Amino acid sequence: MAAAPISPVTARAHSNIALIKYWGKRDAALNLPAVGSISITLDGLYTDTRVGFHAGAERDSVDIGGRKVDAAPFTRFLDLIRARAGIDYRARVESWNNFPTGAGLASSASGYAALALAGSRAAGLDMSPRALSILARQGSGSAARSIFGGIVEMHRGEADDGEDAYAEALLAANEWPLEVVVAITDRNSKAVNSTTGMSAIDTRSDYYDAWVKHAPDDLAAMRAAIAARDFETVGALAEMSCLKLHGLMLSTRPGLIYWNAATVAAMHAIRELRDAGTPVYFTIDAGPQVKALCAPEHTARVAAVLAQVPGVLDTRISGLGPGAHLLD
Ligand code: 2P0
Repeated sequence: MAAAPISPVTARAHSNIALIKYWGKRDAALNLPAVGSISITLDGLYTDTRVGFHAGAERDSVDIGGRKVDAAPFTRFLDLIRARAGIDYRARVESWNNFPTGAGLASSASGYAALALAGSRAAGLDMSPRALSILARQGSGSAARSIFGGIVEMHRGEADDGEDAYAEALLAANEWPLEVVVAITDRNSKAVNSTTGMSAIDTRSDYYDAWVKHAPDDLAAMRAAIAARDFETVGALAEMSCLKLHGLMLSTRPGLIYWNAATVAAMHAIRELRDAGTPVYFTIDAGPQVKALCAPEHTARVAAVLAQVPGVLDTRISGLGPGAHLLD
């Protein structure tokens, strides 16, 4: 047995929303993405996770929002940290989201990013942001992005061992003030999680090869629009990537339909706002919530319009947020 256990450590990581979407894996075991992605880290949605390693505990225990959950998937991830640190103590993990879990608000992104940082520190490791991103990716692909704040690019990588499949920041949160209005249309967990949905699409959508082939062009166009602070091009590319993703999901057999009636109504409301002169664009992930992207001066109006859409239960506003950090 190597190092003695140290005190529990608490970390906060923020959720993120992809503007150019990730979907599909080039290696399931290492969780290597088939495509790169570009995301924004959100200030308003986060996970706090406390991890302690304890001598004498027989198994890992994990609570999310005060409720005990099956620790098995987390044990696999904690094993990566234990192997690196040379310890075999079991962990006590307690995690809280300040938003609904498993409903298309990227709780796996903030959750695994917070677990990577708190767990590695609690095990006595001091990992670089890049190494944390590679670690977090093995919990959830989108979690690799939540290690960083602002606007973030995740690299697909080419190496078989995944050492070049990590995220890095393109812009810090304060370099371009953007806001997101999240329209919540369903508070329940989604029926098909992303990992399961993606494994279906690899083999079954006729569109999958085209999705992978064109991803580098979409990423390059988005990178250029971000560098130019060209909001309308960023928004148009984000909406296009969202609809392309959902076309891919819909074309699996059986098709994955993540939208409900309010999701579709909110998409139309956003396009009507845009036609009437408000620069606002939507994006939607593997769930029914709609995220509207706009400049801060338009946020109040966008939120007011979305709140009136039939079936929208609530709205949340967020600016761009920081990368994963320690709270202790
Ligand atoms: C994204 N999504 O880029 C895309 C768009 C959902 C739709 O990344 O299997 O939970 O754990 O790597 O990270 C959600 O997928 O999937 C996701 P795994 P993850 O945000």
